[in-house]
Amino acid sequence: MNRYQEAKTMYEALGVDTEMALSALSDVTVSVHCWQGDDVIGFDSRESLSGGIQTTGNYPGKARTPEELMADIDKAFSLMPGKQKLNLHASYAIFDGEPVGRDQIRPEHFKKWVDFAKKRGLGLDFNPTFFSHPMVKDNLTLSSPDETVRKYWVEHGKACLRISQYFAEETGYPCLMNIWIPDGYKDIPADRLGPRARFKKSLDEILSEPYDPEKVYVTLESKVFGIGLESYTVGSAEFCLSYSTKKGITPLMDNGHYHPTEMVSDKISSLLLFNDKIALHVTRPVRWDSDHVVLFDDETREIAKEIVRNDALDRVLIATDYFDASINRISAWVTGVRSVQKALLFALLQPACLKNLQDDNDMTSLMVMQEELKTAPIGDVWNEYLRRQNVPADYLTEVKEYEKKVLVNRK
Ligand code: RNT
Ligand code: ZN
Repeated sequence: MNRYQEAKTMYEALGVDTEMALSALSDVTVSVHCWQGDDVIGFDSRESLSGGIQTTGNYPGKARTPEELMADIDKAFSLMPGKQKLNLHASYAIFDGEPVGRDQIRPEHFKKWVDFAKKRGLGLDFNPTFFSHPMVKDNLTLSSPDETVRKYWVEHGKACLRISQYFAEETGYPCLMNIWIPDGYKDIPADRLGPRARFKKSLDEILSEPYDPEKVYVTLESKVFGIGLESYTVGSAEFCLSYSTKKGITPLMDNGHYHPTEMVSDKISSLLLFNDKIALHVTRPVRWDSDHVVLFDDETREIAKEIVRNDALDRVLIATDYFDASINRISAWVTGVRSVQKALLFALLQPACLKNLQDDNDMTSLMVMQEELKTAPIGDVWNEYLRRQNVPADYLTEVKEYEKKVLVNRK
């Protein structure tokens, strides 16, 4: 008997059908962020990264052009099992002629991305880019008291809605458009309400742009702090959740955006009770919102368990969001996405009876079973998944070869 067959039998004894798990996993789409490939720089302004987020490290080989980034995405995606979407930021606009401001961007500036996606049968997600730009004034965009600044960014939001609609129409897949602003203050503000009131007004103005909510899912991502913006964040959790609920858009939780002992895994069930859909940015915050590569760790598994056992694989829109510049960026992409998928597989391999143990208050058995499941032969099921998906278990060798052949030549 091969290892998968043995694992299958062992899981069967626990009441788990590995075939069902594998087939469910192959249906899950992970939206993969393009910005791991170039340390969140983009092509439209080449400004250094701002907005309270930071990449650290200087590993050679980051993509410098659209062609390089596309080649790297191809390489990374070829090493990922399952289904992907590509998640773009507005700063990745490709200007063939005259560059235009972010308030003026149009679908044509993303045509090459659309061609790229269509050729590969990929859906596209999108993000307005409210950072790394000279029109960010005093760390504020949509909440700025300067009307010229605020209006500029409102126009950017509207332009992005039109581009998102274009993505959905061209690719045939809905486009998730996520709004995140870095706005905040380093030190204690005198007015916490004013900026939030302006943010609210700006969002209302952006959403007044016509779009088809069946094709474009607008999400709003909250945050607790950023570097240089430690004391006050305009788009706090309370603001974003309240706004989303009131306006019928979708809340997005990034698991780096809460206090370190607060867990997104515990928040998913509550949001599922009050929203048709919710969205996630899966990341790995190490002591702060550090955006390390996602691993197969406790919280990633717990998040996956909450999605799977609440039967919400079709209601939770899963995206990755991290950026490590200290290691091979292709490997970073693949490791993170595979970790999310492996965590989902772990969750799919949990027996349904665990809930009953909780309801019967048999917490003793529940603890023992949950511990035993951690060392059940998930690795053999995972390897079988990779085999069926035609991707190598050993991606490191390929990544190293690509590094030698391609990445090191980028000086
Ligand atoms: C920042 C947010 C946001 C960004 C991307 C680049 O803290 O997580 O999602 O990481 O938009
Ligand atoms: Zn995020």
